[in-house]
Amino acid sequence: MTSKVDEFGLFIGGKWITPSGARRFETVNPTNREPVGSFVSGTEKDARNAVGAAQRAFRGWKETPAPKRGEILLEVARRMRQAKPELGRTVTREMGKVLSEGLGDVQESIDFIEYMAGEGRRLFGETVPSELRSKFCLTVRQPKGVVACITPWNFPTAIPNWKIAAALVTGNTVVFKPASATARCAAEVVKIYEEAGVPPGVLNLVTGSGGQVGNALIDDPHVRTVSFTGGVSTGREVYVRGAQGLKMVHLELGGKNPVILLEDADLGLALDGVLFGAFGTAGQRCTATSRLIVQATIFDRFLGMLTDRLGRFTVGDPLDPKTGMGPVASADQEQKILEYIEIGKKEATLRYGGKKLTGGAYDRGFFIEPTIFETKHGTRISKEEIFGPVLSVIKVADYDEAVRVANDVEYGLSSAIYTRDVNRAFRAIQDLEAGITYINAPTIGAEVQLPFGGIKNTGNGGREAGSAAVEEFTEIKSVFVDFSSKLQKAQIDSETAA
Ligand code: UN1
Repeated sequence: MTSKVDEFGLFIGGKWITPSGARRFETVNPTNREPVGSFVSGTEKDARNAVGAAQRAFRGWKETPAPKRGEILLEVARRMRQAKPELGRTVTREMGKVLSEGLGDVQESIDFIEYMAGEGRRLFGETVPSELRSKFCLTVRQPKGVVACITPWNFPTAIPNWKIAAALVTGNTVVFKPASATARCAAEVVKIYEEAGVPPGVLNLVTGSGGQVGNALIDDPHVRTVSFTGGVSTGREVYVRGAQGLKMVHLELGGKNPVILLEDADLGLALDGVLFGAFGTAGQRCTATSRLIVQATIFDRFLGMLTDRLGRFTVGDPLDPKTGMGPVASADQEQKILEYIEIGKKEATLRYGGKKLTGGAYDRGFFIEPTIFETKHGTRISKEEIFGPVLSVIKVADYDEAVRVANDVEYGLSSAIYTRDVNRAFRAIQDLEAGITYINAPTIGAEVQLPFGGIKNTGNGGREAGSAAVEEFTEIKSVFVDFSSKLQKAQIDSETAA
């Protein structure tokens, strides 16, 4: 069978190119294994070429007034809004999340690009009083230079745009290395930036493996900042590698996000939230609800409600609006999740699902049942990130035990509590060790105008999106303007001047 699959090149210096002798790979629709696009397996040399192009474009872009850079981003957002129906479908075809979520992925991109476009008219610095007369002190923000954005497949448009739009409005130039599994989404996003008038070399795309392209970008001395979202083991490698070059390495890694459910909660509300949090995007969000920590007094009742509702939950074609959950993203994902389900069957009690779905259309794709385990805290499935539709439900006596269990994992990204007790809710905001806490809402659904990220092994202290996006991609310069026309000495003159 000769495939008629659409072919994409690398985007370097404003041109789509296919280097001579380039090898190619295809991305695959996880619903039916049909190819979605064909891409260049970039090499170390391609990565270096892209960094060169980004470096050459840097001065011109840095000197473009920030409001003008913002205007170009606004045009990107406008075009992305037009492309949303098609791009949302591409997300669903290439990654497998249901269409409403595919469209949501694109909407999150649009929201963030618009937010960052406005940042072009802010990029605030500070003014600070001087200890000396006739002297101004202030700070200005400057771009870092060439930044590398290395992104995962689970939010194939939103996460790249969180990084790219923030890096561009602040005056950096970018080399973008997307997850191979969702290279088509990446290429379609880059095309929109190109068509909106982002100058050549300002945004470059190099598809290919992390071992070749990713490492070459991290090692390149001209790359000053690496922004990476992905798994914790790769994140650790990226951090160590970047440390050699003393780079800023921004990491957004895993989660094992708890929902705490107390006996005074609105159980109907919690039911909707837990289902969406645990099985939305087939559990393949860093923010997915992977632990449900329930007070003993309502444990059996709520578990009954949960399994009852799952009985009416459909898994299938993600383009069909009636489908609750699509396939998992790839054969590798399927295998890893099924392995965890086997581990769970040995160490915990299976309460729902637990199988690969087979027969008919299921056989063409990677479908797994939504799965629930009742488990004690401390099992592997209750502590390790599975990144799939597997929920661990844990019984606790009271609020204090719930918080102890919630916090006793290596991650700290998102967290949630359902309660009607306002004091408890505020206490939880204080007690939960996580970068994000939801009250009476599930662990997913962060909005772009707030910082996003986590503590412990979820990252290395940074945040992206919201006001933090500007921090991620700028250097602060402190400026002293002395208009006294004489040599004034800080620390020395100020003491004697009194
Ligand atoms: C992720 O899974 O890495 O809060 C990002 C959410 C989305 C972003 C998730 N807005 O679930």
